[in-house]
Amino acid sequence: MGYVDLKYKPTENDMVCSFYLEPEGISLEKAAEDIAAESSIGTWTEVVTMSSRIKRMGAKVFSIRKNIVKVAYPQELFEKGNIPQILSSVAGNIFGMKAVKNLRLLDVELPEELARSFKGPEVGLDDVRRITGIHDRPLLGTIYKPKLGLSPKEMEKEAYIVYSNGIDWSKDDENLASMEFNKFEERVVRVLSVVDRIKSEEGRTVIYAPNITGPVDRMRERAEFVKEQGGRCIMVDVLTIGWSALQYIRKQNFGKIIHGHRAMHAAITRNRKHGISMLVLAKFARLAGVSALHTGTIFGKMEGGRDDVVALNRFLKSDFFGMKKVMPIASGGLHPALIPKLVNALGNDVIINCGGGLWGHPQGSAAGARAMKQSLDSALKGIPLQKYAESHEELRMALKKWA
Ligand code: CAP
Ligand code: MG
Repeated sequence: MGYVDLKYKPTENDMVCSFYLEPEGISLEKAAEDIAAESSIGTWTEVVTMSSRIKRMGAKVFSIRKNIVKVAYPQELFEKGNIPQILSSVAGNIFGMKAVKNLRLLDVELPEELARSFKGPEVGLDDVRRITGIHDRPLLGTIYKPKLGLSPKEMEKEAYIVYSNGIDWSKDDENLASMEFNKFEERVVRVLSVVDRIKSEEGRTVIYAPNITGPVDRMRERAEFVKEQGGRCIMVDVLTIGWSALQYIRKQNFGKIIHGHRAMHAAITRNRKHGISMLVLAKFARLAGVSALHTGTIFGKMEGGRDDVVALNRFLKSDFFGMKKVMPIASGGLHPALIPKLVNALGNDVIINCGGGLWGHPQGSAAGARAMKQSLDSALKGIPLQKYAESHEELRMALKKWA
């Protein structure tokens, strides 16, 4: 049955997916037909129960240019408000088909009706700026390091040091949950007491992002605990908790910033020929309702070049069915020597996270925080970093170690 119609023009009723496709042993057109079938209504052979009514629901390959294949799916194939089902269709079986040597889902363009069936962020980029009172510069963030092992008491002590030396936002590491050496509840109480202390001592509203990642019932309990303790933010590892859990947490309308970490993304986003682009994951994360999302650093330790990161951040801040904007987070291998060029590349709408780049400072964590702040100040004032370091000792020491 025909799943290829190169004259077809997608309508506003269609969801359009763009794929990079390399066929295996068959023509590109045949492979395109096979993925359109398998990702919509078909299977490997004709079936007696197929009817003209059902055939009309089939996906249509409407463009094949080099290895880029575009497929239009009538939105009746998808359940409104259901990310798992959409991905099970267009990002499911097709990656494993023998007809495919390589397949990467590059982009998903949702029809308005389907897109608006999702909540989007309850708390977005503009709210983050309103809550923190930081309107015209990047936010300075950090991740407590070592990534596992610190006690709640040690984190409390470090929290006061880093916040009182210029950090705006701190987070648990992606693999910290609630372990014998660091129980979630004690950690939250202790670090939030520092947030309150900074508020009373300096008038600054700083953010702590406790990682609630876990089974969905435990995540709900933890989010409620953070709310009871007056926390303003919760952190989840978007991919390891799963799309259903992310939608569930958003649906609770906790009124909190949802800090979206993307641990595990590179298992499916990194191969340029096979898997799913980070843009697709970012689209679904925004539909699901994260407030802030890790999108890469260009210059740090993780893969993700300038074009990718700029495009991701542009999407997160773009007009997307009237949904709130999402704050990009740059994290991974960053340190003070990289902050000015990061700001130059990404602008002000970004949370700049340094973990090792703070706690690795030769003079300790207070100096590490100050060096980050001084580096950002040099960028905002347009003063060359090396020159600014001449009169800022902590920055000078950081550049000496890492520049
Ligand atoms: C960074 C980090 C971040 C990853 C995230 C880590 O620590 O906390 O989770 O970099 O990467 O555990 O490595 P450092 P991405 O600052 O010490 O590198 O944002 O690309 O998902
Ligand atoms: Mg981490």
